[in-house]
This record gives sequence, C-alpha cells and structure tokens, in this order.
Amino acid sequence: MKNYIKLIDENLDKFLEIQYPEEIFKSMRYSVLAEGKRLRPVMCLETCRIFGGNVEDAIPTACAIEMLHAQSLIHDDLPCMDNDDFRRGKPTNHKVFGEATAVLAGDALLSFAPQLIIQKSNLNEKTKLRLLEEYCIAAGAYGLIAGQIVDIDSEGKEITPETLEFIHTHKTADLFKFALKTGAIIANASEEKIQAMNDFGQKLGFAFQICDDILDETSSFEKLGKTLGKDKEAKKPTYTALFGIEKAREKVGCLLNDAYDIMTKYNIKSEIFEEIIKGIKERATS
Ligand code: GRG
Repeated sequence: MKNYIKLIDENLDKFLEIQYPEEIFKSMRYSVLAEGKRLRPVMCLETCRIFGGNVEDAIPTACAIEMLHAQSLIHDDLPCMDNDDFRRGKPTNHKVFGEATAVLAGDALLSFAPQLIIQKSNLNEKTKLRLLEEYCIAAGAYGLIAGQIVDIDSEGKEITPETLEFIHTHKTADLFKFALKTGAIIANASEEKIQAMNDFGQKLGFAFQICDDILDETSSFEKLGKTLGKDKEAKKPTYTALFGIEKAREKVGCLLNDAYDIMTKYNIKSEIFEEIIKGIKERATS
C-alpha cells in the first residue's frame, strides 16, 4: 500500500506541474496533493497487477481517478453544496483560493484527468477509448452527478432505502467501480473479470459510504480532518438516519462479506484488497 501511495503521489506531483497561470495550478495542487487515503488509485493499480498487467501502464489512469475524486471533493465543499470549511485536515479549496478559483480548479481537474489518460498512457487507442468511456460515465449524469443531485434533492425529506442506495451507489461506489474496472481493462482482463470488479466495487463502495455515514456521527475532527455531525444537522439522507448505527454496522459487515466472496470466486489473491476490507470494517466499528 505504502509503495503504491508513494508512486501515486510522485506522479500526481509530476503531472500537476505549476505553469502560467499559476493560480489555477496552485489551487488544483492544493487539493489533489493534500493528504488523502489514495484508495481509488491504489485499487486501479492493484487490479491491474492481479490480472497480470503492467502497473506502470495504469499510472496515468490511477492519477486521473484521484483528480476526478479531488474535483468532486472541491465542488462538494462549496457553499452552494455542502458548505464545508475543512477537508483532508486543511481549509477547503474555496476558503483558501476563493469560490471562483475553486469552481475553476474543479473544472480544470475534470478535463485534465482525461487529458492525462490520452497523452500519458502507453496503451493502444481502443483501450484508451474504453477508459475514456468509463471516465465519462463515472463523472457525469450517469455517475457522480446523479448521486449528488438526488442527495441534494433528498435533504430534509423522508426517502426510501432504494433512493438511499441510488445516492450511495452513484456518489461513492461509481468511482470505486471505475477504479477497479479500469485496472482490469488496462490489464486486458476478460469481460467476466471486468464485470466481477464492477460488482466488487459496488459492494466496497456502498460499504465505504455507510461507514462514512457512521463516522460522521461517531468520529472526531482529528481523525477525519473535516467537520463532523453535519449530515444530521442538514437532515441528510444517510444509512444511519434511516436504520440507526447498529443496523448500519451490520450492513457494512454483510457488504464486505459479499466483496470477500467475489474475491474467493474469482481466485483474487490480494493483500491490499484484504487490507482495504479490514480497514473499512475497523472504521465502521471504531
Ligand atoms: C463530477 C462534475 C462532477 C461533480 C461531482 C460534488 C459531486 C458532483 C459529487 C460529490 C461526491 C462526493 C463528495 C462523495 C463523497 C464520497 C466520499 C466518501 C469521499 C471521501 O472519500 P475518502 O474518505 O477521502 O476516500 P480522501 O480524502 O481520503 O481521499
């Protein structure tokens, strides 16, 4: 895990070189290079490795995923969305650079990410096109944005478990699926294995978001680097609001067992994935 994170951090730093106009690159770097867990790019690199691909070939896509993730965090923190002052233990992007620059930094990351896949990947055109298709689906109204808009629309309302699953799937699991599927695509894995990684990402991502809901009620600023308790305050639709903390923990356990079963079925041997599953379980019960 540490080696992957180092590789990702070095390449993010290299790809996001400061140039004119400096302010936009500084703002992009501020959020992307801030200390995050790097879960999604790690998942991409590890999937590429387990299916026999060359990890180096997956680096631009892994960095693109982290940039898209950072973009979603910058925009999610804006006053017109979640209105957060802290992220990754630091003041949010708009608090430091102002709202206009934060919006532009998010937009710039959203378009720089696919540029990286096109320009820096040592892959054939067909594979790049498939990666870009997956990128567009994950980033747009079929992915992240679908989750975010239903999340916003649901604030203060009673929602069904199905609507909550829709939100969590698109807001969070879609990026996990994107990371895992693209790792498999780069390794030239079979369609069956790509689909298996999609299902693995759905289970992990859903579990991760429920865990995030739990932590919003039980953790601390020191541990998470962001203001907590905001979901409850804003009457956000969360798993804990709908079912309570104990049921939420049970659901995380079930989803993680399902994820583990997929690994067993496809004979996936990965200490990294085991570490991620264990990490989510521990976070949910800490
Ligand atoms: C793609 C144009 C476009 C817009 C995005 C704002 C938005 C629409 C979506 C928000 C999605 C969002 C913020 C989901 C929350 C997902 C989540 C649990 C984030 C935290 O992930 P961690 O814990 O964070 O992995 P670190 O900082 O460790 O990377």
